[in-house]
Amino acid sequence: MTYKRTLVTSALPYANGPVHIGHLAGVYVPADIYVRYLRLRGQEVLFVCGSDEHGVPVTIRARKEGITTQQVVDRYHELIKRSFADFGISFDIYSRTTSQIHHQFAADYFRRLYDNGKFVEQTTEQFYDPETGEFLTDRNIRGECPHCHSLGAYGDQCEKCGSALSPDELINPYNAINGNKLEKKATSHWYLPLDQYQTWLEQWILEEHKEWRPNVYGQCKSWLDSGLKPRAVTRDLDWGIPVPVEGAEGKVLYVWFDAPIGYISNTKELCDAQPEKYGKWETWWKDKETRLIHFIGKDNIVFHCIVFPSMLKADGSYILPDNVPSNEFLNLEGDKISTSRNWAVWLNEYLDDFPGKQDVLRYVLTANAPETKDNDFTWSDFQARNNNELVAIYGNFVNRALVLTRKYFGGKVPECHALTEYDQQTIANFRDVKERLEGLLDTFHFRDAQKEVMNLARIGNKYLADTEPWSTAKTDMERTSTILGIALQIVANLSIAFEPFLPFSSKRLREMLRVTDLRWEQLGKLDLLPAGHELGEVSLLFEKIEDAAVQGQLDRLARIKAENERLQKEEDMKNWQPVPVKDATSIDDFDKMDIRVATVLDCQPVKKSERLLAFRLDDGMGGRTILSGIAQSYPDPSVLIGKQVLYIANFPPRKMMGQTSEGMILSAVNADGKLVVTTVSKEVRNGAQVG
Ligand code: B3M
Ligand code: ZN
Repeated sequence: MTYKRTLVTSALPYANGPVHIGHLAGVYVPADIYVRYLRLRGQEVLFVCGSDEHGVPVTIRARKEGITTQQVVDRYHELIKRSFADFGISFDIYSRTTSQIHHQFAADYFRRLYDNGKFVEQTTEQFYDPETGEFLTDRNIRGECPHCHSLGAYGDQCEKCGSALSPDELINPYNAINGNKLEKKATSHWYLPLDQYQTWLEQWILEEHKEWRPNVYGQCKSWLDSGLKPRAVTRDLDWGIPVPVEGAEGKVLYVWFDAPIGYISNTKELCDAQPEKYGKWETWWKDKETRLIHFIGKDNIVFHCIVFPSMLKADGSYILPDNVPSNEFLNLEGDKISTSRNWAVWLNEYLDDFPGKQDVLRYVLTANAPETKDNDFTWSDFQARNNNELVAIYGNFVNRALVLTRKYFGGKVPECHALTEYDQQTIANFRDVKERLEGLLDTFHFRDAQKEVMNLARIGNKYLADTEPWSTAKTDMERTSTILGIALQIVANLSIAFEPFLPFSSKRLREMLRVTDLRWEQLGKLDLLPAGHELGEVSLLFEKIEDAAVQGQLDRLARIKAENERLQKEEDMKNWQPVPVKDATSIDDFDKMDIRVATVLDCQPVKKSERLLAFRLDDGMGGRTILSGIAQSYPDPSVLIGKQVLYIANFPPRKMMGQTSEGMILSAVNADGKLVVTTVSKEVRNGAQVG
C-alpha cells in the first residue's frame, strides 16, 4: 500500500506530573526522530499529541496537594508542553483533553456509538465508600495482598510482589484516600463488547500485521488468545467527560475511551484553526491514503491495538493504525522510574543541571532505547557516551575539519585533487548510506540507525587521524586540500543524517557550514559543499561532562531513595491493620506443636534461592539446620548469629534446595511486610520448650 501522507500520534501523557526521561525514551524521542526523518524526506506528515487530563492519577495528585483537579492539569499541561518544546519534540499540535473541542468531540463520538447500539449496558457490584458516597477505581482501593500479605497492595496490582490483582482479592480493602472500610454497591455502565471484535482483530492483527514489533504482536496475541471480554467505557467519577445520555448523571467517559479520541479532536482543532496549511481533519483520519502510526509505551499496547481500533471499527468511517511501534520501559539506575516516588530524571530539572544539552540526552536515550526489552539509564553511561562518542568522535571530527580549513584555507572549502586508494575506500562507505538508514528508519529501528550515523562520524574521525592534514600541510598543500575537502563533505552528510536524532547540534552545524537547504536525497553524496564555499564561525558542538556533575545526580537519587524508604515505613505503619484472628483452636491442638529455643550458630543465604536462609542452630539436642524463607527481610543474615530464636521442632524434616530442613523458625509479619524473627526476652537454655 502506498500512502500520500503520514499521521503520527504519540501517547498523551497524564497531566499529573512533569515528564521524565522514561517518557522521552519510550515514546517521544522515537516519534520525533521518525517525524523529522519523514519531513526531511519531503513527505507530508502531521505529528499530534496533548495532555491526558482525565482519569484517576490527576485526581489523586489533587487530593494529595489539597488543590482542584483543574489546577493540577493546568500546572502540568503547561510544564509538559514546555518540556517537550525544550527538547525539540516537534509536534504540529500539543493540545489537551479538558479542551471544549475535545469534550464535545468525545461526547459526540460516544453518543454516535450509543445511538447505533454499539454498547451493551451491564450492572455490577463495585466497591463503594458509604461515607463519601463514591465508587472507587482499582487504584483508589488498597488492602492486604493475598499473596505476600503486604498491606499497601492496590486494587489492580501489588507493587511489593508484582501480582496482578482485582479489588475482590484484597484482604480488608480500604479507601486509599481516607482509609475508610468499603462496601459493595450495584452500579450500571456501558461496555464496548470487545468479544464481538475478536474475529476481526485476529484477522487484522495476527494475519495482516505480522510486521508489528514482536513485543507488540505478542501482547496482542496473548490478549486475543485469552478471549476478549466487554470493557466498561464509563465510570462513576466526578472528573471527566459527562456521559451524554439522559439519566447518566454522576457518570463520565472512562479515561481510556476519551483519551485516544483526543488524537482525533487535537487534529480537528489544528485543521479547523489552519485549514490552508493542514487541510481537513477528515483527510488525516478517514482517507485511506493516510498512514496512521501510534508511538506508545508497552503499558498502552492493548488500548492502541485492541480497544481504540475496535472503537474506530465500531464507528466504521476511520482508518486504522498501520503500525504501533511500542517501546519497552526505561529504568533509572536499576530501579523502575516512578512519578509518585520521584524516582525519575525530570526534563525541566535536567535542563537546569545540563543547560543546552538536550541533544546529549536525546542521543543517550536513543543509544539505550528500550526498543525490544526494558533498559537501564545510568549517569555513568550518560557521561561516557557524551565524552567518548559525542565529544571524542563526532565533535572532535567536526571541530578538526573546520578549524584546519580555517587555518590552512581561510575558512573556504578547498578543492579535491587526485584521490588515493584510502580516499576511495573512505568515500565508498557513504555510497549506500541513504538506503541503509532508510531501511532502519522505515522500520522504526532508531537505535541502530543512530549507531550507523555515529559510525560515519567514526569513519570521518579516523580518516583525519590517518591522513594527518596537520602534517601534510607542512609539505603538500594539494594533498591537504583534498583531505579537508573530503572531510568537509563528510561533515555535511552528518548534518543531514544526525538531524532527526540531534536537531539542536545539527542546526548549529548547518550554521557553521553556512548551508540551509541540504536534503535527505543528497545523503551519501560527497559534493554537497562546492569548492570556495565560505564556512561560518566555528564552536564546539559538544563539551565534556565532568565527574562532579554526575556525582551530583547520584547524590540526588540517594536522597530520594532514603526519603522513599522513610515514607513507605510511615505509610505502612499508618495503614497497618492486624489480620483477623483465626478460628478458635484448643490447648490440645496447641500441645501438638513443640516449640523450642535455640541459638543461631550460623545463618547463610541458600545458593540459587532468593528467599531462603539456612540457619545452623544449637538446639541443645545435638544441633540442626532449618531453612526459612526470610532472605528478603534479612539482606545481612549475619545479624542473626548469636541470637536465640523460637522454632517448631516437630515438623517432619523437609528437603529443600539440596538441604534438609528440620523445623520452622517463627517470625512475625511486620507492618512493612517484612518478617522479623521471634526471640526470647532473656537468655534461656537451648532446647527449652515454649508453652
Ligand atoms: N495517558 C499515558 C500512560 O498510560 C496515557 C496515554 C493515553 S494515549 C491515548 O502513561
Ligand atoms: Zn503482594
